[in-house]
Amino acid sequence: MTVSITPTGGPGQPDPSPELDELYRGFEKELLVPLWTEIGDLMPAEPRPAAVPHTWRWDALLPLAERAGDLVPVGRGGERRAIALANPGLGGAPYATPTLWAAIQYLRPRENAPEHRHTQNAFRFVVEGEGVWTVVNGDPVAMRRGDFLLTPGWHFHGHHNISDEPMAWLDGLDIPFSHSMGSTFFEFGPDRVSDTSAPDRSRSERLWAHPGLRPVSHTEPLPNSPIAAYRWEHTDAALADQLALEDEGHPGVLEPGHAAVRFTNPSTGGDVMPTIRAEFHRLRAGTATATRREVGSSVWQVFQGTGTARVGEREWRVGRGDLFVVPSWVPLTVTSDGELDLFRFSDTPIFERLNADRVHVEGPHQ
Ligand code: GTQ
Ligand code: FE2
Repeated sequence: MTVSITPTGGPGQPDPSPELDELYRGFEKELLVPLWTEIGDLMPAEPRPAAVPHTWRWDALLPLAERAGDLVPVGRGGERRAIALANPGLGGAPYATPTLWAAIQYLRPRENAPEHRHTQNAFRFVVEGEGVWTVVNGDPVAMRRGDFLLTPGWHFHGHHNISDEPMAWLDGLDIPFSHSMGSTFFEFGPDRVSDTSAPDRSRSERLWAHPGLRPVSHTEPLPNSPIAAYRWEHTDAALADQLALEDEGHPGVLEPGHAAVRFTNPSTGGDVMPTIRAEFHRLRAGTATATRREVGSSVWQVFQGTGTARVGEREWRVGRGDLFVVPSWVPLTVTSDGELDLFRFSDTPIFERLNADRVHVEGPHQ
């Protein structure tokens, strides 16, 4: 690896001269780079993320995942039939954003993906289908449409499909963050999920997923949410209630016509995992969100309905299963046609923890 210094010739820069050239060659030889030629790029007035706004269509992802199902086995080594969204601004890396991995994972009928654990935090979100159980530290957790499921770091996990139908879902992990920080550990578990029981509710939900009730046996704050699955019926009811309260003239919605809930760790009230925030948003028909920019990046997936997502200079019509990426500090506006439901995840907890979070909300778009 070499370094190469390019004089910028801007304000505060030295005049070109043979002596300066010689100094710069001396820097390069010693692997040194001066701040003054890099400052515009390294210290911009506002974030200038490498990631760019982009969308991936469910209609394009699903047939490719199905084809991968025909051609690519699931088992030890490759571990998962997961296909990652690669942000076009990130040089071909399998990263949706500089911190977040987003992938479609696919299991054929009766398939069983081996157990492993890693320090990366992971979740699943199910846009359609059912029949897969993910077994997290020995606890079998059903995956169904609308559910949000956690696999926090260093928890063993494997997935298996007990049904005669294939199933595809969204995986979100902090793989890029962990990779760039050099903090990744990984360990194999059993080659197959051995507990193929298929309970309706996991032990984790039975202990923790009762509204406003925590077991008195567990009063310490936990780094990860102990709830393995946030069920659609609860998310849906919370959003419907926010909009009903708005109808009745009571507070609760995030902004007019826009209900939103955040998945939380019941032991702290904070985010579900240290690096990942997850939310669900519902817009009434014909609603535009305020235009928001935020430090940190996010990935959105339409759960149901259609609308328009405007991300910076880009604008797309989006519908069920479609995904789009919002890079750091790029303004986002979402507009619904009919009622529109969206799942969202972001790396915001990282920035909040570092006191580097910022949000700017502009007036409603349009
Ligand atoms: O399901 O365990 O998309 O370990 C990437 C890495 C899924 C998983 C991914 C993983 C998994
Ligand atoms: Fe994994």
